[in-house]
Amino acid sequence: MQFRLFESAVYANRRAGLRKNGLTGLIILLGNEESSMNYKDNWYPFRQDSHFLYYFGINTASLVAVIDADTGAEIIFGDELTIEDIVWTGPLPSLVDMAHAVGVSKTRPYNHIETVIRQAMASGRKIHVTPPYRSENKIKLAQWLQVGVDAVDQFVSVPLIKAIISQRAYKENREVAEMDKATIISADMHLAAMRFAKPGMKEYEVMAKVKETAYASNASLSFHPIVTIHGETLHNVYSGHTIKEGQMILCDAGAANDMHYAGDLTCTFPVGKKFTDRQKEMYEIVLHAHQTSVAMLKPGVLFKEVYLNAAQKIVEGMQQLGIMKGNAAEAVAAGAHAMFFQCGLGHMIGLDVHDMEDLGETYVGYTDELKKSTQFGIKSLRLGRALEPGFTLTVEPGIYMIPELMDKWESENKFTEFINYPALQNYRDFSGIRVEEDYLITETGYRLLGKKLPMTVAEVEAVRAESLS
Ligand SMILES: [Mn+2]
Repeated sequence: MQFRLFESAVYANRRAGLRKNGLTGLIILLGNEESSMNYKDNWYPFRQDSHFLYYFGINTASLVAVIDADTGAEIIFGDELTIEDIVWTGPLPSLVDMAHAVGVSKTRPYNHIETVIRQAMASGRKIHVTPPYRSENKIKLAQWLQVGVDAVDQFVSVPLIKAIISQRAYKENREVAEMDKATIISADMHLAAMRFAKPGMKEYEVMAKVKETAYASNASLSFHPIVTIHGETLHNVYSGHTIKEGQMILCDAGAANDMHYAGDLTCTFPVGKKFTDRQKEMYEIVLHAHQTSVAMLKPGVLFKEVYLNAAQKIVEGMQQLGIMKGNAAEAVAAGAHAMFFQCGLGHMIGLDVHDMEDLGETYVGYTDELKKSTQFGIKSLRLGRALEPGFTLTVEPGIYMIPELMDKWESENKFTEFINYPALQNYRDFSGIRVEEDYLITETGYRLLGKKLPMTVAEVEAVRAESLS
């Protein structure tokens, strides 16, 4: 194989577990196609669908698998390489061999899937699919199901979504071991950035060091990294600024290891050897929010409560600096903390950096009883539900000074009982701070995934002092 697999029984057991969820009919799991960048044969790096990886493991394009929930029959549909393919690819394992390696004994040509689906529909059987997030798969489903592209959604199966989440949310020990590897590489990416950055460099030079560290470890990126002096821009994609003494770099990046498990870490460090006093005050607030939130992690605790703790600690810190006022708990309940903390506190992580987000946040991060809030700030919280052993998630509080948001809320006299707008004006150019780690929920509490990054002010400044001396 040109890719790594778990033992075949792992995949067979997962599929058997999926069938035990009371599903009837056919479960269709689509693999991904090669995806063209600017012309047909110039592809983005191939990324297999995560559910396909979880249940069928095979990391090659143009496959679709069917599980008959009633009989247990499993078929992988795909085409064997022709001699014309092999001229370009070299000899590769046959589909039959790859299927065997994941415990599947039956394969059929790719185009047979259409007949199988149509026959099942004609005899009134249920067809279960997950929400397609790639256009080519949506078009294929429309053709096989004989409906318009917009009508494919009616075949998206909530029972299948819930069944998949009921397995993938609870990481097996072998998965946790892969996540440790991915998170160690991720930590190395951040250490490399912290050791490499020097005043006068461009952001993209630091970004390049982050990427190099991942690729040199036989990993790729679990998402496009953020490496910026404008940490207040939550999804900053521009990296052409010159980094200067007195500024901070926010680096949010993670590796996907060779088994496709993701890490996702964030560090914020000074471009010079030390944080300024003002940066240090604010960093300590974020760190306190982080540490107190991590300490709450254990089975049974709502992650929404952990988020509210982080929000409360940020408000209390802002009150110490004279930027906020009034009752802290009331400020959080009203949503005033979202002036500084506009996003969530964390998310599930696994094969996907936002694990299973294609299935819908309402199913992954919430329950039938616990619905997602629509209030600005907490509405971006992707995970709210009670934690359980085996969950893996990120904790990532931050403070983001967004001048446009300051101006908007001040012009609307919004939350004037909680926010001291004149004091806030001094922080217009402050930028943003975030720290982020990945954790496993255990039977009794939590365990850090991977290895510890320098995170206290003293630890971060020590790395920077060493790097710049
Ligand atoms: Mn994250």
